Amino acid sequence: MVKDLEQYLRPGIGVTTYCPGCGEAILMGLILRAIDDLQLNMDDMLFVSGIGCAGWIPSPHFNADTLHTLHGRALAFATGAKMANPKLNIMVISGDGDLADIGGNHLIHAARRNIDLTVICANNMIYGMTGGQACSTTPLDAFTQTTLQGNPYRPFDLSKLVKAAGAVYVARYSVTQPFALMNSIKKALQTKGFSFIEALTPCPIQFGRRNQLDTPADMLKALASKCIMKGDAGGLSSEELADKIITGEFTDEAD
Ligand SMILES: Cc1ncc(C[n+]2csc(CCOP(=O)(O)OP(=O)(O)O)c2C)c(N)n1
Ligand code: SF4
Ligand SMILES: [Mg+2]
Repeated sequence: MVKDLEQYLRPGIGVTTYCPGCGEAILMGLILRAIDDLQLNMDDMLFVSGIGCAGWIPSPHFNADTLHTLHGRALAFATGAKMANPKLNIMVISGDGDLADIGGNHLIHAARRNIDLTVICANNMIYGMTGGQACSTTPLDAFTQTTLQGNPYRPFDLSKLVKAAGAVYVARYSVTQPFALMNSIKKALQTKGFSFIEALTPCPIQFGRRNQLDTPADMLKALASKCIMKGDAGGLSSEELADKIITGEFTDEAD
């Protein structure tokens, strides 16, 4: 991490616990860069996370007030904190399993109520920390610890789900699109109301190794080749889009 960003890390934190090649560590750097670019004061912020590898992004790393809560309940705690102190700038950072599976109801209802929160969901398409079980974002046919013959279920399109529930700002970018992702984090932080960013991040350890993506580099390349910007997807047929992930901001009525 570059020297300038060290000021945002809790003193004595040392090395992170992230596996080599984990996209969540890249995401952590991008969140801090966004905060640094906007010159936000961490003393005015609260970071809330649930349980999972992604929940470790703010806590213990960030030198700020953090609430490391129960699995699936980050948004419930964040909602309470916002009600108690509406001036707090609250960012929720958690995983796809935490926010969309066990916490799925909190997610759609926080969006529906348009609570003024910035939510960053690290979507690695698996339960990473607990050994690689399938979750609601796991792609069809993907191999996981609990789908040894391939996942038989369709995944949630998280961005569509949260937009339909009422979020005012929704964007999806991959850590292989770092500038776009960082700029969308900045936008979300500046938006009043419920903002949601689906950050696609590779988990080489639990997802890659079971899906013929042997190295972190293979995973990053595979993710990068799947992502297509919204503007470039318009002219493609549904067959051409079948294996793609559309990235961009989803704020228009038509999205
Ligand atoms: C009530 C409860 N149920 C289950 C667990 C076990 N558990 C901890 S983290 C986790 C999944 C986390 O997945 P995700 O949010 O996607 O984070 P990742 O590790 O992939 O970043 C599970 C099932 C728990 N801690 N508490
Ligand atoms: S298990 Fe996956 S998500 Fe968790 S730190 Fe390792 S690579 Fe990252
Ligand atoms: Mg996950």
